[in-house]
Amino acid sequence: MSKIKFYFILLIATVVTLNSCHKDDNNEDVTPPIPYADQYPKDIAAIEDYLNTHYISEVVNNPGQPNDQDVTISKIDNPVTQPSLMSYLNSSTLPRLTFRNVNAHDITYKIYTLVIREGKRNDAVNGGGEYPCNMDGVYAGYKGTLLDGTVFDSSNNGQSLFNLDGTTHDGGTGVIRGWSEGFPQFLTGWMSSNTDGTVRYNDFGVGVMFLPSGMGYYNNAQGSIPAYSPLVFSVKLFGVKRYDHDQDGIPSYQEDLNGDRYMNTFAAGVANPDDTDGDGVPNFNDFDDDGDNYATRGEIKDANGNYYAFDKIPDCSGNQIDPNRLKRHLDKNCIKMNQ
Ligand SMILES: [Ca+2]
Ligand SMILES: [Ca+2]
Ligand SMILES: [Ca+2]
Ligand SMILES: [Ca+2]
Repeated sequence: MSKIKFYFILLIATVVTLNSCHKDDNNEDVTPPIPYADQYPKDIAAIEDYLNTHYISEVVNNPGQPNDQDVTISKIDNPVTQPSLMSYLNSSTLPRLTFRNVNAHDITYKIYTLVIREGKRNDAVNGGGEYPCNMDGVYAGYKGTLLDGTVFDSSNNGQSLFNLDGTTHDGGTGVIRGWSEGFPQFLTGWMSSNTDGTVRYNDFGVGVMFLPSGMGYYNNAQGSIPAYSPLVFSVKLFGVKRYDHDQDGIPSYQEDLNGDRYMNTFAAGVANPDDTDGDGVPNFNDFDDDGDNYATRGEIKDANGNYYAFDKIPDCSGNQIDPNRLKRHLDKNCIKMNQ
């Protein structure tokens, strides 16, 4: 069992235990978690200090082998020859450090991601070169460390599937929120076979995610991870598994209307760019995207009952070509089922 899976199970077990303590009223002291707004400033200060004082000391180049593109980060002892991770901020070349602002827990997290290698497509047959969205599954290698360099987990097993939607299903394991925020910054590579028949991963995306504890395990200590630990994950993105969460015939990643590879459910009253009918349920989870009381899956089939290819779904007038057309399953004024 991968340790990530183990941690996830442990997290559930911990929550159940805490709840039962409250119910039992057995005078046990339960320390309430530190408010996110109090912990986050400490985490981001520690992460930015880490970015300023550490550098990439090694990237293994060993194509076809499990350790290919293993990344080691070390403390700077010679600033002349060891450029800090922070020195790559918004670089026009790789490595490139960027950050995104993520609203969660009533605060805004700054999540830094370092792209060392982007990942790329081989050809139409072998695929590759795809970004996951934050609701897809990923096949990935990883190494997790604390800011002090302690390695708490690693795997180069490309057969393990991790669900960025945070839940366990379809053979994939739910992961921490930080992974959902970080992985959409990377492209997949493509697969072939080594001469001994083992799977060979080529040109996959490689980089590092720097996660405040609220994007990781927060107050739930895990093995060698103390409570409230910011986490550093170096990652390799081998492959993507697409899901169709609302089973409307359109894969979730194609229900990301603004194309930023992130879809979330927002607080009531907050405008959501990925929610056509504004009912609070984003399209990837809404079986009737435009709220016309006709299920999406019926609106995207032709007269023979076959699904249109996604890029061929017509608008209300039947136009299948205009790139700016409003596809009919997103047009509440268009009632056209199976025609
Ligand atoms: Ca769907
Ligand atoms: Ca989006
Ligand atoms: Ca909706
Ligand atoms: Ca509809």
